[in-house]
Amino acid sequence: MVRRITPMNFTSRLHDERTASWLGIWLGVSFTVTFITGLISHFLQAPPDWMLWPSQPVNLYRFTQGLHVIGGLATLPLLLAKMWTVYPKLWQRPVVRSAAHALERGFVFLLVAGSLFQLVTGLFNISYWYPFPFFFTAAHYSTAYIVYGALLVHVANEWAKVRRALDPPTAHDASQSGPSRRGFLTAVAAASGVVALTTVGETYAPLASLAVLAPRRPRVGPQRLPVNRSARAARVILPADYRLTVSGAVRRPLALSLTDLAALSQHTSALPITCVEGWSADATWTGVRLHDLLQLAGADDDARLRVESLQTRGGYGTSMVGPPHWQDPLTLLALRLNGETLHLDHGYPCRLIAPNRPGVLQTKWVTRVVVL
Ligand SMILES: Nc1nc2c(c(=O)[nH]1)N[C@H]1C(S)=C(S)[C@@H](COP(=O)(O)O)O[C@H]1N2
Ligand SMILES: [Mo]
Repeated sequence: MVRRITPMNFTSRLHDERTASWLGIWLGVSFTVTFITGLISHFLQAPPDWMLWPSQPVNLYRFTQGLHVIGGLATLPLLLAKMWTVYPKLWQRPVVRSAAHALERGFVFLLVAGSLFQLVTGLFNISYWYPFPFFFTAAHYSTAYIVYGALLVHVANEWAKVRRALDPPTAHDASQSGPSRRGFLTAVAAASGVVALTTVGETYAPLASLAVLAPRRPRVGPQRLPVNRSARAARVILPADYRLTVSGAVRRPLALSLTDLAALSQHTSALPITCVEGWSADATWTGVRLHDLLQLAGADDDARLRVESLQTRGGYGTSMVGPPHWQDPLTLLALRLNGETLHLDHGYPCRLIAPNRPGVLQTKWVTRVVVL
């Protein structure tokens, strides 16, 4: 005899509406946080003109990006638990009851497939592993809209169930079988907590020793700072007659040797490198204020700058700097890091370091500042 499986075969309360709703509420919160912080991160990689991102507070981007990456990782146990809770619905027959029902299930499919895609590609990205044939940034960004859109539709469809889940349990809930719902939800939350605790140390140094699952540690690297792309990987060619030039829309173009730079007034800033991949690290930088250099060259106050590197291979060789950042007294063309001459892999002879910016915009091996 062939017995048909139906959702009725799954009597455990861990597969019921209440459990699914609670996990759904948590996922709704974590998807909202990762969506918003992801948009911030995406636009900051190449800031459009309308985006007025300040240079203060210094650690704002560090915080939003930490939330995005660590929050995204901690979402994985929630998502797996939610999928397990609702998987009996795969045996629901008929598969679709009406056009509206087909549409509803279509959105659920998009939501599940899209969420898994986001979590898996995000995980690969922070592990610096790109086995997929598409460009991570574009794919992760566009899928975010699909997932969040499908999530909003799903929440609207399931709203009544969520409301019921917030009411005190009924006699019917209590009569169901299986392990306790509270125990299960606590275990899922604990799994999320463990993921967060074992990764957050890549951006929050006091917990660095717990960061066993994190791909980077804040103090591991030359001069106690991690390196994403080394000078060799970027094929940096250092000319014997190195000059830092300030050119473009300036009254007095500059061409400064390292000796000239060292003779200018030196300042020290404590600023983090905050990589989009989720790690960040505090460091102490010493060098010339970008603002001083531009005053020396005679640039307009509303000028935008393009900072260019000596590297000859790969992306991220230039970055744009708007007035809030180049006028901030903390912003330096750094010559020294943590008390030593800048290591070649950290951008020797000179690198940009500015507050509240993604690491990718902290251009290393700077040779040209073009005022636009
Ligand atoms: N010229 C250049 N600058 C660069 C990069 C690069 O590839 N080329 N990588 C950026 C990225 S993604 C980060 S996170 C920081 C890392 O700085 P660090 O290697 O000194 O820690 O440098 C940034 N500056
Ligand atoms: Mo980065």
